[in-house]
Amino acid sequence: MFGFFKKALDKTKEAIKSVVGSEKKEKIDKELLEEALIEADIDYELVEKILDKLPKEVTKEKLKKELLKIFEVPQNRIEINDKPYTFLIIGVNGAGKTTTIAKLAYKYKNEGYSVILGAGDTFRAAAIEQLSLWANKLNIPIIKTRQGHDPAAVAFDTISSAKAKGIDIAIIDTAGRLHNKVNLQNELKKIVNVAKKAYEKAPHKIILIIDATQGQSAINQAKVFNEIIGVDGIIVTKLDGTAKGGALFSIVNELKLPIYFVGIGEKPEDLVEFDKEEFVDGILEGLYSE
Ligand SMILES: Nc1nc2c(ncn2[C@@H]2O[C@H](COP(=O)(O)OP(=O)(O)OP(=O)(O)O)[C@@H](O)[C@H]2O)c(=O)[nH]1
Ligand SMILES: [Mg+2]
Repeated sequence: MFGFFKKALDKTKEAIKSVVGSEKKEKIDKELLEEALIEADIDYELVEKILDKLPKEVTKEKLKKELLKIFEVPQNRIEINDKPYTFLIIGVNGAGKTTTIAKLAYKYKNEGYSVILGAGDTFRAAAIEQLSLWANKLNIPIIKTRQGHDPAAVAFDTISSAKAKGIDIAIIDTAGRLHNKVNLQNELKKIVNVAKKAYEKAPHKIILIIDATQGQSAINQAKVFNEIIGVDGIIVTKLDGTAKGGALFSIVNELKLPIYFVGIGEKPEDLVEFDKEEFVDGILEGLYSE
């Protein structure tokens, strides 16, 4: 896995270098640094907050300290410490929920865990079909109903089935319609409540999927999800091929939630554990070229 994460930042580093140049440097002038950080898609206010504490000429060490501070949020890793360990995957349409579920299933299966999927996006027939295709490909069981049926029942059946069959991990998909906040809230709350009827500790992790390419609007939507249901952590998708790596700073700064993984492509193996040191080092490499 090592190095994959840094590679996901290639475009962001290019964007940074287009501002600061690609020669090696000891210090960067604050104004130039401001421009580069904004170019990497860190939002303006946060850039100001970072630079506020720094001198006119900024060394790599000083900047690193400030950048790492942003990621000082509690509990950064997922530990599979219960059975069935249950994930509820939420997020807006197209954020990458279903694809990320396939990636998580692939990862945990490779680590020797048994996995079951729950097709809880019953809103679209295509969504159930999409997750079924992944289940087939990855050769793992899936619980599904017909389109329009109750997603909470799917969650219940998935967790019950995991319990009955001694499956280690259950991952449940959801629909991401946000046009009606009250409906979404009712639906998600019901899913959580009914999941608890199948197993009182479920869901162990409610994970919000955020599309890195969506910028501030994705952060605002994430806040809504966090308000209505309470989120444990984040997976940021589509970090491949985007120069918006800096968005991760803004996401964590505004939501104060851990980033568990980052999606760097459409294939099941395109999921890497988020490592704040590696991430910050990648950004610094773009800036100081060393
Ligand atoms: N490049 C890239 N594409 C991704 C990534 N994650 C997901 N996608 C693509 O984004 C699109 C939407 O992904 P889905 O997994 O269907 O998103 P969703 O949140 O389940 O969408 P809905 O079911 O419509 O709510 C698909 O074309 C995915 O292949 C990623 O990390 N990188
Ligand atoms: Mg989906």
